[in-house]
Amino acid sequence: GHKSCVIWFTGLSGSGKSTLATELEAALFNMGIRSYVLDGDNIRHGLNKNLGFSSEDRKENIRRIGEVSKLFVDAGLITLSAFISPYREDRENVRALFSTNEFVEVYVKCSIEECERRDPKGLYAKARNGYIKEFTGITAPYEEPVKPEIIVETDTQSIEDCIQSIMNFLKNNELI
Ligand code: GGZ
Repeated sequence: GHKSCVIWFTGLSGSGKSTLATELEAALFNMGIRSYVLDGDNIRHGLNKNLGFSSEDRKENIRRIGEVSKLFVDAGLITLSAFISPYREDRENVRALFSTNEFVEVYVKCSIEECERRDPKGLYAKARNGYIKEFTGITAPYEEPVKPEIIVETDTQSIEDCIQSIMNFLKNNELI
């Protein structure tokens, strides 16, 4: 069995949030545990397609995702939410929707240099050239978590190591 909770991945674009969430979903599935990944691909094209990347829109984006995550947790799922969520206050507002053990913040730490080197979608290049305004880490802020439950460092740890440390946390806290 498992306890439903939200695992909230925060970090820069290209840090590996969605990759880790998807890998974790597969690892949980192999243990017979149902989970669901929320990320930009299934939220920003649907529910939040009227939102852009101003600080106000990001705030509203995260607020809605927090509420949706809460519904999924109420429905009994381990919910894996992977969003830059650059503002500490917005993340803390989401945390406040949950009881103490139900919100697990994972800081997906990766240097801006490494994210920019990866640049899987060419967005950093566009941000540098001025084609994308307010790009996180270049022309918009990213506020690091102060006391996240877990920190994984994707520029020095393998994906497997990152998944293992999240799994260990979930086991130690009797979530799985
Ligand atoms: C940051 C942007 C921007 C700007 C488009 N700033 O790496 P990706 O492409 O696939 O993921 C990023 C995604 C960020 O959406 P989030 O909903 O996670 O952001 S937030 O939590 O801040 O609301 C990136 C792409 O959208 N993208 N423009 N200006 N990322």
